[in-house]
Amino acid sequence: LKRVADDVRIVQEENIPWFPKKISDLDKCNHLITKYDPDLDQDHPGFSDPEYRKRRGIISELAFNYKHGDPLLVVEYTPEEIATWEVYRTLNGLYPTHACRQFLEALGQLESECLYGEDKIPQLGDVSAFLKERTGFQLRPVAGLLSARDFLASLAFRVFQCTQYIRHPSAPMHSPEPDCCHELLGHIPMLADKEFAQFSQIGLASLGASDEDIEKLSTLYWFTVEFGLCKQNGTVKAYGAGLLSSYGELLYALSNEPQYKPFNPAETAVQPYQDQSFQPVYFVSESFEDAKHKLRQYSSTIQKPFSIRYDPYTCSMEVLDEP
Ligand code: NLE
Ligand code: FE2
Repeated sequence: LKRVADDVRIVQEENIPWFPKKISDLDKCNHLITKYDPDLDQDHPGFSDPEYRKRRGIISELAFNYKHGDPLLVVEYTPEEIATWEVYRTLNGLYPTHACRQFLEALGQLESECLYGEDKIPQLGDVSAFLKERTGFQLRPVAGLLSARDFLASLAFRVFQCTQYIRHPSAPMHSPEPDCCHELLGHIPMLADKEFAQFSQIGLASLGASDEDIEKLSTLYWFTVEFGLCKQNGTVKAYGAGLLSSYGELLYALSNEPQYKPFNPAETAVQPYQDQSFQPVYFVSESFEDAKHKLRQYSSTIQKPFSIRYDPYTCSMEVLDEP
C-alpha cells in the first residue's frame, strides 16, 4: 500500500500524466471522444437510422469489453454492410495514380494473400497476423474515436486501435469518424511498411507528455499519418489514411483546389485543423523518408524529465532517469 501511495505522490509532484508501462495497460487506454458518435451527433449520416445505431452499438460494445490477449472477434457482416465495402472497388480505381508506392505494394500483398478482395470485408484477426509478420504491428478493436493521448500511447507499443463497424451506406465516400473502411483501406497497408511503422515513434514521444505537447503531436499525426502527401518521382502522392479511405477527399487533395505547404513539424504542429469535412491545407514532404526523419527530430525535442525505451521482448516500457 505504501509503495502505491509513494508512486502516486511522485507522479503528482512531477506532474507527469499517467501512461501505460506494459502492453496490457492499454486496456485502460479506452477514453472515447463522442462528438461524432451517431447517437449524439445530429450530423452523422446514421443519426436518424435506429437500426444502424443499434448495430454499431453492438459492435462497439464488443470492442469496449476487449481485454489484451483476447482473440480478435470475427464480425459476420450483413449483405448491406458488405455492399458498403464497394468503396474498395471505387477507391481501387484511384490508387494507381493517387497513392504512394509503399501503399500500392502492401495492398498488392494483401490482395495476393487473399486477405483483401471486393466481395468480403477483411477480418481484424487475419489482418493483425499479416501486420505482425511484417512490422510487428498488431490490432486491437476500439469502440469509436479515441482520445489523442490513448491513441498515441498505443502506437508506442505498435498496437493500432481499430474500429470494426462500417460507415453508413448513405455516405460511403467520406466519413467524419473512423470506421473499418478507413482502418482497412487507409491505415493497414501503410502499417505493413517498415519505414512507415517507424512513425510510431510519435507514440513513444507522447508517453507522459503534457497536454500541450499531446495536442501538438496529435496535430502532427493528423497532417502526416492521416492527411499526409509526399513527392514521389516528381509527382505528389497520398500516404495519409484519411485520404486513402475517402474517394471524395483523395480526389480533392490531389486537385488544384487545396493549399499545399511544405511539411515542417514546428509549423505543422500548430496548424489549426478541422475534422468535419475536407482539409483546406495539406502538408507535402520531399519524400516519405524526409517526413519520417523530420518527425523523429521533432519528437526528440519534447522535454520530459525521463527517457523511455520500448522493450519488444517483454512488450513493456523501460523508463530511465525517473525522478
Ligand atoms: N474521412 C475519412 C474517411 O472517409 O475514410 C475518415 C477520417 C478519420 C479520421
Ligand atoms: Fe485514422
